[in-house]
Amino acid sequence: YMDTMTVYTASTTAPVNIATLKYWGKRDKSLNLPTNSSISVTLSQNDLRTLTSVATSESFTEDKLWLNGKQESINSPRTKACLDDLKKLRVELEEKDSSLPKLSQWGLHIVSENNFPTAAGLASSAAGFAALVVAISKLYKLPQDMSEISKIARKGSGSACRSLFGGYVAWDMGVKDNGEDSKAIEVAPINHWPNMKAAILVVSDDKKDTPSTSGMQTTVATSDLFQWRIKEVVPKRYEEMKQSILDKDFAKFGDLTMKDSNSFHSVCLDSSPPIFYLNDTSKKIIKLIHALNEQEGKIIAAYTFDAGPNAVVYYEEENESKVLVTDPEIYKGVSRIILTKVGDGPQDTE
Ligand code: 2P0
Repeated sequence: YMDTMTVYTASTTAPVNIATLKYWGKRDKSLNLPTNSSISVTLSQNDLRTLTSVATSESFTEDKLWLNGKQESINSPRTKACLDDLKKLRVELEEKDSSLPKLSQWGLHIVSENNFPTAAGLASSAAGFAALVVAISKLYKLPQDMSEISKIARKGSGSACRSLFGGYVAWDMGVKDNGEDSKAIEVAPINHWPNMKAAILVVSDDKKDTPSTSGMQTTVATSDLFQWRIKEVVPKRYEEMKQSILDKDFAKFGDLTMKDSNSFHSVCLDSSPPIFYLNDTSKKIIKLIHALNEQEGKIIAAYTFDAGPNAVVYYEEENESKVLVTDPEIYKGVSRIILTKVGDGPQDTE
């Protein structure tokens, strides 16, 4: 019987990120260590974000998780890997300072929700794991910086590590087998290039595609072209794309972004059995964006596609009307368009 009992709480929001240099392939499946470095743009949380609140108390006997209002199992290996790492870091603090409450011994109650419907056709695992890991690191008052914490989010979902920063973000693949150096780093903050916009063209809401995790495994195991991509193409492109961001050179950035999307979908096609993510609407969007750039005499818009047919088109704000009215054909087969922009990293909530 306790006459007083404290419930400790923390909350955060975390953003969605869309890769411009794609992560595709793992060299270690349980640690989510990638076969190549990747780059992404963080999108505004005004439009897309996950909000996660966590609570712990001496009276909480087990860890519990609610996602979008539904209780879910906490026992997935990925979630467990994140919680184990966070608790371990909290134990280190408690061992150094015995006056700290022993939060590491107590159950965690985790409540997480997205402000966008799954019907937006966007994978939410990146924002979800980023928010989970940041919320608990705040609850535990961990001193580690965002890059350090990103290594924990990475174990939840590879792409999640990139949602720990706003603006323009790289995931450095690292060279170590234990993953100690495979983490997210900021390439440039939002204010460096604030007029970057993204139009998400939702072509399909359904989730019938090959899941990323198993698709990557098939590609790594069977595609010959993939070896060329990770050894010869991506290392050079990684440096060039970072430079194009530092230079705010949209033509260069856009060219590399489109080439990398096509390279990723090529290694999917080169896998056995082949993996198809683009559909006829996706291919039409690709043609129309190239036609627009041709007509402008320079690259002002750049498409990229993930593990599904939805397009994300990057452009600078001043070109918005040109991109959106390029050709009304672009709307055919598109169920909705979400206009958003480069955004901040995880945010405290009151
Ligand atoms: C990316 N994608 O860089 C790439 C491009 C999809 C295509 O990261 O297995 O959900 O959880 O590490 O992060 C999707 O893969 O995979 C992804 P796991 P994840 O955004």
